[in-house]
Amino acid sequence: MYGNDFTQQPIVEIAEDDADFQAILDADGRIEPRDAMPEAYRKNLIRQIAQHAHSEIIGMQPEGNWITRAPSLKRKAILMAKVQDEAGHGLYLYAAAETLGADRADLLDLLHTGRQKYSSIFNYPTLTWADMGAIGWLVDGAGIVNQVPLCRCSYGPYARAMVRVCKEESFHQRQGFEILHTLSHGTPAQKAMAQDAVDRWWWPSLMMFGPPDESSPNTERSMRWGIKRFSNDELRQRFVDMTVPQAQALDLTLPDPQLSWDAATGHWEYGAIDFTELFEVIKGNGPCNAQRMAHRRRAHEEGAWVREAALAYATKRDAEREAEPPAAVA
Ligand code: BYC
Repeated sequence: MYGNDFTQQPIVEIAEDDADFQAILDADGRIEPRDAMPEAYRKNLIRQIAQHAHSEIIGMQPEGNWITRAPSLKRKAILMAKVQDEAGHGLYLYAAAETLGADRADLLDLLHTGRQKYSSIFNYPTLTWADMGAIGWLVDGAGIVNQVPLCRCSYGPYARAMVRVCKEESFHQRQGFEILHTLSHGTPAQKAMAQDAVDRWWWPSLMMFGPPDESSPNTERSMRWGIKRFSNDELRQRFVDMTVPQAQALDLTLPDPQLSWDAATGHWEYGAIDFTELFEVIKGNGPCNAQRMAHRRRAHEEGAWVREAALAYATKRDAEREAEPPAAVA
């Protein structure tokens, strides 16, 4: 474990083939802040954790869009709590990146200038209330499948942050399922609205897991370092296998005529994913990329006074503490 004084320790860089580092990984141990680590390991972690954090805070926007239009007070309260949870996830993740020596303001700058990515999924519009159900069920469902293995990530602070994130994502996934269940067992118009949302969110949810393994440049190294425990395609398959029976329970159809059970492999086979769409969205050409980024930059500028006030208060409190040190313990 580490204390809060890790920022006082220097970052110690070691060779990628360092035997002690490898021994910790081989024993499924955890690397902690300011443990000696290869520079490429540190950089790769900052890349993934920062992009994960950006996804969480941009992910607040599609659902925030429906807070004022939730169909009941109860639905509104639940949705507000969920969107706040996503902000909290962003906070844990930015804090985890900071333990690696990254500066949060720099990371946000990289997001705002388009030099770091965020998940493709949040560049799709939320057109109806049923989209809140489809996001909870499919997007958070995919998020859980991707993030549960990260609870065993070799970097301690990231792994520990994921434990809490996954608990909250499980609640999110169930609330999405429950919204869709209510709609699919409601009027024909409500059922059609639920089906339309599932039709629009299914393929983008499969794309969340990233490019296919043969075109995933980061996977091999990340798996060797125990950051990723499974490849993109392995997790995608796990998600499909988990979701098909849930769709049946919802009495909704997944928009893939090629979905079929393969008894020999024990998996659901699915049709070809249009990865050109994923790459276009990642490049910034998705339906809502420009809107999401403009909103994020505006929120950051409008929130400057909150950051300034918090900093002024912290500085004042530190000065007061220094002037009046705590009484010595007898
Ligand atoms: N969208 O070599 P690859 C959530 C990028 S949060 C955009 O396979 P890696 C939730 C990738 O970054 C959802 N970019 O990369 C939140 C890389 O570019 P760079 C986010 C994508 O890292 C709120 C390049 O493509 N989850 O669930 O080995 C509400 C090549 O890819 C995407 C996380 O961030 C994409 N879909 O694997 C509800 C989890 N896919 O960085 C839900 C943590 C790939 O080299 N992250 N790229 O410039 C991960 O598990 C991995 O980073 C990924 C990608 C599986 C996403």
